Amino acid sequence: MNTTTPHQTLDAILEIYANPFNDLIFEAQKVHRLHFDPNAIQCSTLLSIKTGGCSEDCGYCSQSIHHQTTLKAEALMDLEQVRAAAQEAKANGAQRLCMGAAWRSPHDKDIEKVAAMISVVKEYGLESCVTLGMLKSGQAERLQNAGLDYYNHNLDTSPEFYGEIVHTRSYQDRLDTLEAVRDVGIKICSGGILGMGESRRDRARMLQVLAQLPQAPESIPINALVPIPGTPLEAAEPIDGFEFVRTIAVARILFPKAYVRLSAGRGAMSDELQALAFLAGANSIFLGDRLLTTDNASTGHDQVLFSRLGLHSSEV
Ligand code: SAM
Ligand code: DTB
Ligand code: SF4
Repeated sequence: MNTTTPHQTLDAILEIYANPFNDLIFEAQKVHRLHFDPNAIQCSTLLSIKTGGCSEDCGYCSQSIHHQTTLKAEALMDLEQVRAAAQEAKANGAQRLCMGAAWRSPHDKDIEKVAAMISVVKEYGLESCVTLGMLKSGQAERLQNAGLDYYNHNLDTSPEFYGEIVHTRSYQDRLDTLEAVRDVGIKICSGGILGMGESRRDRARMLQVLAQLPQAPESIPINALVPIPGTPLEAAEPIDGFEFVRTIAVARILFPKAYVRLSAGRGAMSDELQALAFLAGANSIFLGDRLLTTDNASTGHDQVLFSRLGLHSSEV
């Protein structure tokens, strides 16, 4: 399989996708083994530090004020709550705490509070990640000074399909934030959601846009939509399992050195599907009973799964 040219055309990416499944997985596994311990999985834990009441209208999200969901909004957490969560994440074996806030974009005073949270997370020897919406460059710099390791900001889908899902900001807004974050040297976590009614072409395009960034993201989350009652995507057709695994494999091949994160949606996946995703090159998960506002696969179940597959969590 001819797979690795630095700037992939869309057709080249679609060709990788279209390989026989076994060939695709074999190639992804070969690439994976060149750069990673094939049995090590990076584990991050999510914490929603500010929940709900978001002014954006992302069609998948439980936290938007535009949708009638049952979610209760909560103000920004205090430092002691973050400390307790960091302690618990560490005890459960996570290497990183990812703090998410339901903001379109934070105010400068919010950034100061999040900077203090980052310091608390670092006290526990955890890596820090935040996802706060759109950032201005001064804000990115402040987070960098606070010791932030990763900023999560997903492209979510192709530029062509984006307008079907989100109407309150543009794809270019997403790219601008990624640029502001990259410019100050924070590592980037950026990927998307599968199962929103997008086509394979959209999935390939999203990966192409990520591959065309001046520097590839260090972490690429591939989420399966968690359907939220009351959102426009509540009844979306679930992503086919093989198509999900193919997308992981293509991401692994296009981004040999990135962590490819098997992200939201694991709670609805069989152990066998997750094992296939690991075989295709996924090497990072969210560990912990909750994602941001929905349930995750349980920590206990994950421990059993790791043991059945002979997987271990990576060191920081
Ligand atoms: N408000 C910030 C933003 O949108 O960038 C940060 C939080 S937002 C909840 C982070 C990401 O979670 C989204 O970009 C999306 O990829 C993912 N996400 C949100 N709701 C989801 C769902 N129902 N299923 C799967 N992924 C979801
Ligand atoms: C990402 O790509 N997935 C995470 C994290 N980045 C912030 C969020 C998943 C959210 C799933 C739905 C929820 O729990 O609200
Ligand atoms: Fe707000 Fe983020 Fe949810 Fe969009 S995904 S509605 S920006 S919290």
